Amino acid sequence: MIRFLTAGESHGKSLVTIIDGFPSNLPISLDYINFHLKRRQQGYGRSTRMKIESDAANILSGIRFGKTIGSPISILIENKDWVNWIEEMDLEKKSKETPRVTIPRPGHADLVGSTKYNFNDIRNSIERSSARETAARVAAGTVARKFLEHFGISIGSYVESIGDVYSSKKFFNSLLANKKTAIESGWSISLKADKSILRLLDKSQGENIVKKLKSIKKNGDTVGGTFITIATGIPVGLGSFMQYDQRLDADIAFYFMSINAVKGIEIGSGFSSAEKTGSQVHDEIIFNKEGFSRSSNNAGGIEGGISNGSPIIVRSAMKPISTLAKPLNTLDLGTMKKVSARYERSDITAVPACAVISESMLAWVLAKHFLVKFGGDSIQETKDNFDNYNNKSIKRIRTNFRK
Ligand code: EPS
Repeated sequence: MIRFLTAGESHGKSLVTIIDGFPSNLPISLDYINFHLKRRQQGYGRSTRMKIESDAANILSGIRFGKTIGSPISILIENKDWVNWIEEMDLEKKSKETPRVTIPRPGHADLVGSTKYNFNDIRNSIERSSARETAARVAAGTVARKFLEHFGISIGSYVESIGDVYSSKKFFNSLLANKKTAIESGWSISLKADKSILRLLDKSQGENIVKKLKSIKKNGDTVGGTFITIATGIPVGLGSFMQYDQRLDADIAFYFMSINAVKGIEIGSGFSSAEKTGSQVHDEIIFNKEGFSRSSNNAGGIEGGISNGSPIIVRSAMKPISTLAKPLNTLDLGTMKKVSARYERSDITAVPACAVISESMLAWVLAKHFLVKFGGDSIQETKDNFDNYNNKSIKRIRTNFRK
């Protein structure tokens, strides 16, 4: 079983990830990890913090001569902004000048975190609840992505909407229709999206969104949006219905909802399937020389908690960032008087970055279920198990049921 843990405060010295359980002999390069870390930092609407940070992985263990050796992989990412926070984040003692944060922002973890952990300074909540931590997750997810690539699994994402601005082109519908032209591979979608500063597939949508973002910024406000994450090349059989916690869709929902500010997720036609009839929703089964497939993909690639071989399609909703330049009302916990929330700096939107993070979360959850199914201590052993299953599973089904 693979696992990872992250550590690090947003304005502390660095972030750290420990990634455990990947087989040996998987080729992986620093450039590859850094490429995906950089992708997370892009996007129109980010705060000046992104001009300070330039995320780069410092691999401390687990890789030798460009390949995993089966030992825990540890990766350190420096926070360049730390030098501006040395006193606030001192490990030993507080300087007299360091003011305590006493005003919680509505929608942030400030108040709940301070209540739960018995803090007298909201900074302690701010630091770890910050989405800065997602850089460490992308490092972990990128190792998982590399592993999946070895088996032809490809992951990508794009931003569907920011605020209420959608494209008229309805690309999501062509994904659900399983149109071969809509999707070459998961990564091919990211390649297109990465060309746009908002990670959109439709250029004309971009102009309307930029207009909207400018007016939102002027009003001191923030905005969320929706994004689609896709994985292709998935074998049949990841996940299980044998236990509730082995279901692939349930696990995807867990990892996606763990991303900061994600408030909603659906798989395939999700919520809209509740408004339709069974005959409109369920994907008909087809068989040809490539094996079984489905006429459409409203199931989003998962039936009964198990991958069915169609692309996995996840649609998520991110709420607006909760730090507002024109703040909402809250209380000063020091005086218990009504005040405006604190503001230092903030992203206006971070939906493009969130989509990139979701790729890492999808990579992680798929790699986890892949290794549960195929196991292996070396990548060669995993490949043998995978090939054996792929070569035999369809033949077996046909023999088992032959009349
Ligand atoms: C974040 C607040 C901002 C973002 C940060 C997430 O940071 P700061 O408090 O330093 O202005 O820039 O995101 C990142 C640093 C990052 O790397 O994505 C928050 O409150 O979640």
